[in-house]
Amino acid sequence: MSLYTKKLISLRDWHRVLHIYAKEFSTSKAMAKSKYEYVRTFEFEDRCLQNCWIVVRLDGRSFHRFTSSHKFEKPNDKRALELMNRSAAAVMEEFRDVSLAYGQSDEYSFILRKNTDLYNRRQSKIMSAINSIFSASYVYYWNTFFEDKKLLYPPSFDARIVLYPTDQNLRDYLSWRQADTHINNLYNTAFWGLISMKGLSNNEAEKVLSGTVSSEKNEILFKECGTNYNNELPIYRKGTVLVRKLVNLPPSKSKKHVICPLHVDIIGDSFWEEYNEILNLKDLILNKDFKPDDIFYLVKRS
Ligand SMILES: Nc1nc2c(ncn2[C@@H]2O[C@H](COP(=O)(O)OP(=O)(O)OP(=O)(O)O)[C@@H](O)[C@H]2O)c(=O)[nH]1
Ligand SMILES: [Mg+2]
Repeated sequence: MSLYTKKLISLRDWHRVLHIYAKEFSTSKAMAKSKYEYVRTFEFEDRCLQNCWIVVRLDGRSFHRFTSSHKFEKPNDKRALELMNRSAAAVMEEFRDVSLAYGQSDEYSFILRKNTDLYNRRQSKIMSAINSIFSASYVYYWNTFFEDKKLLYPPSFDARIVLYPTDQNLRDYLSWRQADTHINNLYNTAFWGLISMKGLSNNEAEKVLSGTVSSEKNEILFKECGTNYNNELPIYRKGTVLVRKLVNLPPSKSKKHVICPLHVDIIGDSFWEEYNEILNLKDLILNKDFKPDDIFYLVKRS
C-alpha cells in the first residue's frame, strides 16, 4: 500500500488529504509565501469592547476650502446637506446594524447597535468601511444634487470611532452634536444676516456678535435683519437624524424597509420614546404614520 493510500484510509477526509498533497508537493513559491507569513503577527487586535454602543463620526477634511471652491450657499447649502444625507443613507443601506445616524454641516455620526458583530467588532474595518462607503457615495451622488456644478476635486473625510458604555452616554453624545448644530447655526445665521442684509463687513459682524448669548443673537437677527430664527428651516436648526422604518408603500402596499431623514429634537425624551426600538435593540414594527410624500430612501437588500 502506498504512503498516500494509507493516509487516505486513515484520515477518511478529502480535505485533509488534499492538504497533505499540497504540503508535500508544494512549490518553492508556496514555501516562500509561508516564510513571510509571520508578518501577520504584527497586526494587533482592535476589537471594540462588547456591549458598548459604537459611534463612527466622519468629518469633511478642509471643508472650509471645499465649500468655498464649490461656492456653497452661506450659511447653509440645502443641496449640500441633502447630499450628505443621501451618502449617510447609503451607509445605512449597506450596514443594517447602523440603527441611527445624525448629521450636520460637514459631519455625520453613525450609531451601531451595541450588540453588533459587524467585522467581529474590529475598529479599523468598521471605521474604514463606513468612511469609504460614505466618501464614495458623496462623489457618486454629487450630480444628483448639483446637476449645475462640476465636482472640482475629490472631497475627503476623516473618521474616528468612540465607544459609549451606557444608553445615557449615547444620548448625551447625540445631544452634544445637536446642541453644537444649534450654537453654530444661530451664530452663522446672525453673522451672514448682518453681512448680507445690513451690509456689515466680516469684522463688523464679528464684533456685533462677540460675547452675545443665544437670546441676544435671536434679538439681533430679528431687529437688524427681520429674521425670526424659529422660522429657519428645521434641517438647518436641528440637523438630520436618519431612522429606519418598516412601512406600507403604495401601490402594492407591501411592507418595505426605508430610511427616513427627520429634522427633529433628539435631546428630549419624545424622540427616544417614539423610536424606542433603537435603545431597546428591538426589531422594527410597522409604522402606520408614514407619509409616502416625505423624502425616504428604500433599502433594497433585506
Ligand atoms: N458655505 C457653506 N459652508 C459650509 C456648509 N457646511 C459646512 N461648511 C464649511 O465647512 C466647515 C466645517 O467646519 P470644520 O469641519 O470645523 O472645518 P474644516 O475646514 O472642514 O476643517 P477640518 O475638519 O479640521 O479639516 C465650516 O466652517 C464651513 O466653512 C454650508 O452649508 N455652506
Ligand atoms: Mg471638517
